Amino acid sequence: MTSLSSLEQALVLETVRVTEQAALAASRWTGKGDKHEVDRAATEAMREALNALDIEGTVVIGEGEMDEAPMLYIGEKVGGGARRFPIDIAVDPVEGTTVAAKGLPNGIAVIAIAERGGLMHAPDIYMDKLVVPPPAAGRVRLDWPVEANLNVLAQSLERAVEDLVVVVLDRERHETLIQSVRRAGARVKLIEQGDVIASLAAAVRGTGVHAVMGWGGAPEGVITAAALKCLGGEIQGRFMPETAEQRERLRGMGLDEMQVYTTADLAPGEQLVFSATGITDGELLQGVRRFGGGARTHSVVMGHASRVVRFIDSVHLEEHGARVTIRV
Ligand code: VTB
Repeated sequence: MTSLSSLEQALVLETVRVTEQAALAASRWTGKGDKHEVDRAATEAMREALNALDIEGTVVIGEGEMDEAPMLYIGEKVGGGARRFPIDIAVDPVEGTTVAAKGLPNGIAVIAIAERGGLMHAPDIYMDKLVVPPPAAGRVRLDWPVEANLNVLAQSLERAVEDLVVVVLDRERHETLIQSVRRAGARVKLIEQGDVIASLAAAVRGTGVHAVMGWGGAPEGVITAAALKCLGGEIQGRFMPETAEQRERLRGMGLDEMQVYTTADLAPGEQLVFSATGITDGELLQGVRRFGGGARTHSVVMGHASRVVRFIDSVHLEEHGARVTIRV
């Protein structure tokens, strides 16, 4: 039996509370067309929930640099109580602010925590990513042609390439990639935002998606790596700096734009915990459902030490004495 880290034992269910509170706050703004309000509400709620935890937390991936973001900025200290657990935290209070504001699928609140140094402090630069489920882990290469990776993925999943679905962010920069996937015989699922939840869906069977490819945020790549390290899937990523300033920033952080970073490079921690709560409905998580006097949330939380993945369905009775009949 894998010994459960004390950090995970103490915090795994508390981590769900953090993403649940962020999702509940965000859900008051879903479908109202204001992505800034969605993000503000979720960020405030996530920060308040983090400050109630018995942690000495440092935000290593957050809402931006200190001069850009009022809360959950990179370097912000969060936590309370006896501050028993010194941890690094990667947060995205709303992954997919636009989709959440529009009421489109797959908006989530997400967080990853680790012991100090357990998450790469990736700068907000694009990362060319390849994400595959456990059967294909260790068998693909980011630098191989798309067709080669799809053939390996198909063999690993014991299905034809024609039965594979690859998730790609719907961006002009992906035109060539999209054509290559289709030419190889696989199908493309275009998404407007959200390659973290897409990566989780690719790593879990039954969601109808099998891989994620293309350029997304490097910070999101680190959060994804924390989840995939728990799930046994794999992410490979290469930084794609677009300006001299970004190249200099990478060099200054000791990061190499030529290197392909692996799951373990992006999330080297052993005491990793990952939690995501649905804000809007998606393939893996239901969104927040509100009813008179309360709301219902759906989350996935996982720990690297315990290798336990929990799907948690929570009913939040928001008014004491609410006359709510809970439905199964
Ligand atoms: C990426 C992706 C994220 O935003 O960062 C994307 O990793 C931004 O891409 O999941 P663009 O600059 O092309 O819009 C998300 O989709 C949502 O944060």
